[in-house]
Amino acid sequence: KLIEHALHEALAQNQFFLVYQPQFSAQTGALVGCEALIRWIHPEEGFIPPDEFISVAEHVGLISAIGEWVIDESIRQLVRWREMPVLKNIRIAINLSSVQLEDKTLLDRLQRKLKQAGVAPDLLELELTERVVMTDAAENVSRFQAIRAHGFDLAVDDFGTGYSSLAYLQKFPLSVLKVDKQFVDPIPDDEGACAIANAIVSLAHSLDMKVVAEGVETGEQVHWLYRAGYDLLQGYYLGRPMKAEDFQQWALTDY
Ligand code: G
Ligand code: G
Ligand code: MN
Ligand code: NA
Repeated sequence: KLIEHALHEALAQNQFFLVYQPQFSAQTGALVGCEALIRWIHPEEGFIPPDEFISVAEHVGLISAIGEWVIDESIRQLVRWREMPVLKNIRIAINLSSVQLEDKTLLDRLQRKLKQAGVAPDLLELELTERVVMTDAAENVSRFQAIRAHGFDLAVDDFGTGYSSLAYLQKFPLSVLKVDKQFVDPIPDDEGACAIANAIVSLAHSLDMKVVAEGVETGEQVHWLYRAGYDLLQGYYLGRPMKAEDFQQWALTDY
């Protein structure tokens, strides 16, 4: 109840903000995109992690409003970055909750907002967790077709964490598999993890999907993933999630 009230206030008083974690082409090293991650700093309680408040927001019916704020803010950011040569073509991936996926008006709204902003839909990627993808799997096939028909890329987050049926991967029109950090962590020392990471790339590529390694924390991992044929890399070693201004500064200087 308390946190529900606090979430209402957070929306009304602009306490949320987005941080952006860079994604690089594993093969060329180019900065190609970023993942938008929501942050909440409560005036008294301080930082509250999304893992704590997103599920509450889902339960109390506030995730749609918060998710809509994330969409709006990401589109505003794409518009701002379009004016900056280094970030002109950068893509933003946003995390969608299952509640948003079930909302039949989502796609038309997204399309209308992007059109109004003059932003191409292929600059926005939608991420769903593997758990959400596999729940209502039969129903999701047509939902995903609609998402792709609108021109959005669709990524499966946390891939490999336990719920995928490989049969469904073939039925789903997915664009990207994001390999969970738990498979990336033991690379390159653990032979088993490397075998799985290799198998996922060939599976993804043979189904015409791109594959992202998440949670990349060492240079050795970067090298191994490059050689294994990964498409995209994301992780603290390459870049932390940053506020928009810091991201811009970083893109202009450090990167
Ligand atoms: O940002 P962090 O690394 O702490 O993310 C924790 C979890 O919160 C991740 O699983 C991420 O997908 C989720 N998350 C972050 N931002 C959003 C968001 O805007 N919407 C939803 N639904 N989940 C988010
Ligand atoms: O579940 P999802 O993939 O959406 O969330 C990604 C989460 O992982 C975010 O909370 C982000 O801050 C975190 N993250 C991103 N890169 C790294 C990394 O290299 N190491 C660790 N420990 N966490 C990471
Ligand atoms: Mn994600
Ligand atoms: Na993930």
